[in-house]
Amino acid sequence: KLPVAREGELRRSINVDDTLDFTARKWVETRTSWKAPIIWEGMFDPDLYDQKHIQNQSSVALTVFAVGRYFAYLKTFLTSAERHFMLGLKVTYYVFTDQPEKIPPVNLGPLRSMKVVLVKKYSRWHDVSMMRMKAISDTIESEIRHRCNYVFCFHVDQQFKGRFGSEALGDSVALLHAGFFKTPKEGCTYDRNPKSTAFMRNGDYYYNAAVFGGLWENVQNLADYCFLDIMEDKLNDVEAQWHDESHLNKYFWLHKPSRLLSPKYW
Ligand code: 2GW
Repeated sequence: KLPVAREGELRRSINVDDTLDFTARKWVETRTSWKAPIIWEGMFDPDLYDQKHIQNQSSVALTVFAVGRYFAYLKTFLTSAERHFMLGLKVTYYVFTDQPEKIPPVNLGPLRSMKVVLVKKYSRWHDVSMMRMKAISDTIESEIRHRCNYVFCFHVDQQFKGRFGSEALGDSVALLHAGFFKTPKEGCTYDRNPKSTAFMRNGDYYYNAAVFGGLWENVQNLADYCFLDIMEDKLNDVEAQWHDESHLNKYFWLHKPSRLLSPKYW
């Protein structure tokens, strides 16, 4: 039994009903007002995307944090990523952990490798999310930018249950939060505290911090932005309501993502 009750399912969300399914031929939004595509299952040919990215030799870094008790999720996460994440492309897992000696053996396919980055354990979420953004940016600078074009950042307490492939690659990629997809903007949990740097009244969509990605330079920009804002809030003794997710939503409001993943990707 895993130590925390809630676990995400990438590509088989139990929170999203079938009226949101593109394949069910019900109405869904497939393009934002700034003309970014919203990717739904069934609206693309996976082979065409794969061929293009294989030809371009696209390479992807996946970052995941497994610190303290969250370490227990790591094996399931990695094993499922090997089955479903960016198959056919060069993938490097960057596992950030305080327990490098306990990394479970996972059979990695060809073109796939893993790097372990040692991080400190913080008990408060605020410090965890701040450290996470800083560590992502630092590792992009020291390692990722020299090896990979794209970076995808995931929470560890999820498992892949279906294809999460090259159709998800884009310059700047955000995941629509399954819990707020049908919620009017006023009901979304943007940070409404004017004292926080994450303050915003209403955004375009409400994005989920469990998955974000893009070209390394854009992900580094996002991570730096969130880190600096979280730090500024900390100096002012303010905490955004949903921590890094609030800052991520502010970032994507100011810097529109070029590609959105439907809630079905969670
Ligand atoms: C530490 C303190 C409180 C909660 C989590 C952690 C923690 C997170 C940890 O001890 N070790 C760790 O590796 N993590 C990593 O951060 C891990 O990858 C995990 O999946 C990820 C996010 O934590 P998690 O799964 O508890 O996030 P959520 O989605 O349940 O909620 C958090 O994140 C939201 C936005 O991303 C909100 O900020 C919310 O307030 C958070 O609790």
